[in-house]
Amino acid sequence: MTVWAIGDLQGCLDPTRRLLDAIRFDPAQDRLWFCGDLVNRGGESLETLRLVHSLRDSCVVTLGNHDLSLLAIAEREPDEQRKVNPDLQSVLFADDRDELLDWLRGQPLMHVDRALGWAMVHAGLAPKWTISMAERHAHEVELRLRGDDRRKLLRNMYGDEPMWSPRLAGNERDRAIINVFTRMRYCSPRGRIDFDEKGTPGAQQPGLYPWYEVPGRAERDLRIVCGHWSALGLMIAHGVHAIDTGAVWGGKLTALRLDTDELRVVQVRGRDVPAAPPKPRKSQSRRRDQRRKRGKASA
Ligand SMILES: [Mn+2]
Repeated sequence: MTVWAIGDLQGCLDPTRRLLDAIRFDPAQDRLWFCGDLVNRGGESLETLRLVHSLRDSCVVTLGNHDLSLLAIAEREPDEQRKVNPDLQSVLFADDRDELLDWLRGQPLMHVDRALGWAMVHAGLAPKWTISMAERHAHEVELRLRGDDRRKLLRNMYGDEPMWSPRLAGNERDRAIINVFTRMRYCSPRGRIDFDEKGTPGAQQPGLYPWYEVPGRAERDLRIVCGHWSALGLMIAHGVHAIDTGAVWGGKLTALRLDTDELRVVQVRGRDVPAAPPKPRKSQSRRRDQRRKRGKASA
């Protein structure tokens, strides 16, 4: 059996199809690990979500920040749902929306396959989290996402605070766990995420580290595959394989083979757009204040 991990699709249907062709994906034989952010920005989120849903018996998915946003918006009043961008609206007002969203809501924040030797998350892990601890924390949120109080969870999900601490409880605990799994890039050695830093390592503020390079981080006994950080490109270090190569920004869509020790990467052209990722703006503190006021999840 061949197992491929695939980077952030973000509603890019044609690149997804091209990549499945390029790896000669056979649903009867092969398995796919999608690292999350299936939807938003690419323009064909509904079709992309339908495609992955149609492959559900042959794939695993970990939820990304854009997937969770879609689920949160889907719980709001229809008038509110009409205010979001057309790409997400295409899913929200589709005839098969309930089937697609019920399935999406059942996907995990972390997928672990000890026999294969790999774990997958969308964005990252907190510095002190071993694989087993991370699995436990993912499971806490997954149970609530599938349960009766999912509306409360999704309503209270947005916000940058508090940073993760094992002493947290309730909504704050869920929010901190979700932020680690779906929004982490840089953090302090104690695990405070900087939500504004999105660039290439080397140019970040002093005292911040890519989550996989934090001094004193926990030992992790599995290799990790993740997405979310398009500026990083294909990055392999410290047992972490980051595979969001910016398909939605006109970069590439990446597949990484997991069932062989030899490194095998297949890439196809991303979406046809001239646009580059938005450049980080200058004033960090001003942006931080704005983000606090908005309290929004961002890419
Ligand atoms: Mn993301």
